[in-house]
Amino acid sequence: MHANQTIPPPNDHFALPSWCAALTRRAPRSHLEAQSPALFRHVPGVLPADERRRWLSGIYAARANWTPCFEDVQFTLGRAYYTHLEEGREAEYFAGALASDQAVERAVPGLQARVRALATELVRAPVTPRQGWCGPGVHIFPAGQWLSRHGGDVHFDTEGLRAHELAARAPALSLVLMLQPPERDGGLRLWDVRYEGQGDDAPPDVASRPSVVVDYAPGDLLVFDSYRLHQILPFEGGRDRVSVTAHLVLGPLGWEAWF
Ligand SMILES: O=C(O)CCC(=O)C(=O)O
Ligand SMILES: [Fe+2]
Repeated sequence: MHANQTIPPPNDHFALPSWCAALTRRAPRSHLEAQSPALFRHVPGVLPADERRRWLSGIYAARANWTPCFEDVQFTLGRAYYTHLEEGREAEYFAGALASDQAVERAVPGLQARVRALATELVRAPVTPRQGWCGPGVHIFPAGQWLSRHGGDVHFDTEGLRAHELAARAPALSLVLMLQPPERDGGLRLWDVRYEGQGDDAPPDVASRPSVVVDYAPGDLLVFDSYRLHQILPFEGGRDRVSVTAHLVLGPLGWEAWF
């Protein structure tokens, strides 16, 4: 980030730092994070190396159960709502929710509970599965394929929010636990642009808006406001980009998580 690009503090009820006190009782990891605390929280080394390796081998051993998305541009272990929405397969997502959770649990026992526990620590309140939805799951972005060359969509994580939650700007968080970063690049760009009801499309002036890039190391946890514009950047090398994603929303029943 250039010195003349200052990120203003959030002007609403949602301020990430105060929610994340339990996991972030530490100095900011970088100058970048210190400058823009309301943009994201980057917590290094949340998942120990031996556990991370065990999770990765479980994920690759379950390759036959990965769900292909967008004509093999990416894969998931466990179903992701946004891919089903964009492919007109919402019914399949909900019909397959139980089987999706079972597939994740078989491949990596304890992954979903562990991610909800991390989320619980972050928000300092119980985080429960969103009933009827698929639980936290895994993204696999293959090395050398379309997304690695082009990067992901510029988007908000608003797809899974219901109309009333969107209208009320219900507090919502996205969690990414990086299991295997690519060999080079593939960070996440986060913009100083928040959802303003414009649908999933990025504002036309996005190129001129301030942004930061978070580079992941293995085992890092990134937490950001789901209404924050973001994009996975292109990457290089022979290693797939593999991460766990969970989305959270605060509703009348408390915090709920889904994928
Ligand atoms: O993997 C990441 O860094 C972000 C993933 C993401 O944007 C999403 O799952 O919606
Ligand atoms: Fe996203």
